[in-house]
Amino acid sequence: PHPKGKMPVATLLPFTATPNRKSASPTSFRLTEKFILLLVFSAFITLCFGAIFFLPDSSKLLSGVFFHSSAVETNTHTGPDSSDAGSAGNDDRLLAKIKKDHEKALLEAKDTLQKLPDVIQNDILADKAKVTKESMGKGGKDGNNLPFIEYHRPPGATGLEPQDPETRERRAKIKEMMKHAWDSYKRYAWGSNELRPVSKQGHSSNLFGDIKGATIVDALDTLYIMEMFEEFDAATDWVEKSLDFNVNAEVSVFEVNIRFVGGLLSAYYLSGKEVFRRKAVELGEKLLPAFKTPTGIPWALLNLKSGIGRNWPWASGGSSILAEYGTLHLEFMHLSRLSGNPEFAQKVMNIRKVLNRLEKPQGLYPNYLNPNSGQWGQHHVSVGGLGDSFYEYLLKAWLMSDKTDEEGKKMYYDALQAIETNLMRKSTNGLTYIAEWKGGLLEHKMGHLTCFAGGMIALGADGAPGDKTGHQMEQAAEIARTCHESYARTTLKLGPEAFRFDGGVEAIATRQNEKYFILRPEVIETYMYMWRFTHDPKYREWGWEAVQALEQHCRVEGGYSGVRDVYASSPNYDDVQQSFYLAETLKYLYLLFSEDDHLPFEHWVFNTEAHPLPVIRKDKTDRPNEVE
Ligand code: DMJ
Repeated sequence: PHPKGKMPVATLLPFTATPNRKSASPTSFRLTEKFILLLVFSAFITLCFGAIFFLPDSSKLLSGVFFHSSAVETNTHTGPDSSDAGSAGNDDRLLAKIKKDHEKALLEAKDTLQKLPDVIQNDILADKAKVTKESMGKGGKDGNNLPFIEYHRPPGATGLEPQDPETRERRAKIKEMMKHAWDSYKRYAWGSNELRPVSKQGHSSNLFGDIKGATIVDALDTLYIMEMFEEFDAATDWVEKSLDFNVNAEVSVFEVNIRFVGGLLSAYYLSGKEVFRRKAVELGEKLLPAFKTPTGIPWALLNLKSGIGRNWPWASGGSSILAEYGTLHLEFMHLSRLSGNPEFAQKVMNIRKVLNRLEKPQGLYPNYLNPNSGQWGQHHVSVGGLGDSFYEYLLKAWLMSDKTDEEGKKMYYDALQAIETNLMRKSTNGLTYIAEWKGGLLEHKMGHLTCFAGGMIALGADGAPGDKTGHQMEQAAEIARTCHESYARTTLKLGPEAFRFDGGVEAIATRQNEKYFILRPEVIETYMYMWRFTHDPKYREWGWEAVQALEQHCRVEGGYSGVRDVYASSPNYDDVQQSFYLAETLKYLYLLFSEDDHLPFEHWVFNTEAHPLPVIRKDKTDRPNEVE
């Protein structure tokens, strides 16, 4: 044991060694010296480590070493003001800044609370619009070069169950019909344009060239509004993976527009799925070469690959057809809004310009117009085939523009006046009908297609000039009654393709080639509009009569088929389940038995294939699909 005072200095200062030692090398230390040295060294290391842990903000230092990415993130969020917050001076400055920001936020909140709710909402909308615009300005386009659009679902995409039990049951029945039509198509004809329900195979009409899947695209929105989401998803998946427009074949510009472009647009607006917007714009772009004519009046037929167009060989002197070139407006206006490309809108506005420059016989629009000369072809006027949806789109262009398209409005009401004067007649027994006009002579025949006019006139009655609203509602109701008669006077209780008011008959087909029924929607469409505007129960009853007839005579094991003669005692099937049966007939039936707030007219207009498109609000021009 050593007394404390005798402890050699060398133990504390080993490297200053005793004077008589020859070598200062540590190897020459004694064991105790080595032990003490080790103790001192480890105490030193412990101290250093302690310092790292207990120094202020040491966690940041460590995180910088061990958790590199989170440290970087922290720095990004705190920003330059806090990055040097280690010193006391910086702490003060930081505190002062936080206080200042806090006071500023309080003042802003106070200001906001003093504003009216409307003003607050407008401010929010303006801010959002600014962000959207900025992102577009920065080239905010998606992978397919489409502008960024914030999606808002318009009201009434789906609807509540009807209150009344009978209506509820009937609506459920129509959904079951849709399921049968869809399942059969899926089972026997998946990917083809249409189904042959008797022979249980696919059917392809040459209207769509080599484009496939017309039934899938036409049915999308019906599946959605009936809440058949599993089926809707399967259809979406097919569109994503298999819908192909790169075909070297001629298509009908009109048919492809109303069924494919219209179907895709509606599916987009209902579901918000980008794939539909992308596909609609892609197809719209492929249709643009059809407008390469001296007048800009498009060709009826177009080869999608070569971009070469032509007209139907049977159309008067190479003319384009009113109902075809006049039924692009609604879809093309939406294409411009969804793509940011004004060309679509310009093309259809030019059609109006050409029409407005032309002299109209008795104020009527002939069905044929030559796209090279810009002159009318044969003077044949019809509110049915070849003319029909041109009139429909004038009215709906005005409604879809939030009633700002005054030109469309005027053209519609002027045309309707000319139709009333020159084409609308009453039969001996009081049935109102719309005849056809051939060079000034009337043909007293009304097509099944013309029956849509009841719904159109009812839809436009409210905006009719003068005090004609009541008058137009009466006209609409009379047309609905006549078209119902055309069904009631057959054996199968389904309407013929055309019916006549001459030779002693009224509302009856007299020619064999006009006796067929191909699952067309127009009569049911008119019932739906009349029900919405009048709530007269007879329209639902008439609709239900049609459901029963469809079930009895058109339903087969493999789907639904058209019939060749509605006056025959039993059906002779045509073996085609038309895609518009799912797009239109079943949709209008379903809506006839739904509440009015399901796809309400103040927010939606239906294209001519019953694809709902939202009203474009005049006060929200930056937000294409926002309607509320
Ligand atoms: C549909 O394709 C459309 O309704 C078009 O406007 C007319 N023809 C069929 C239905 O009959």
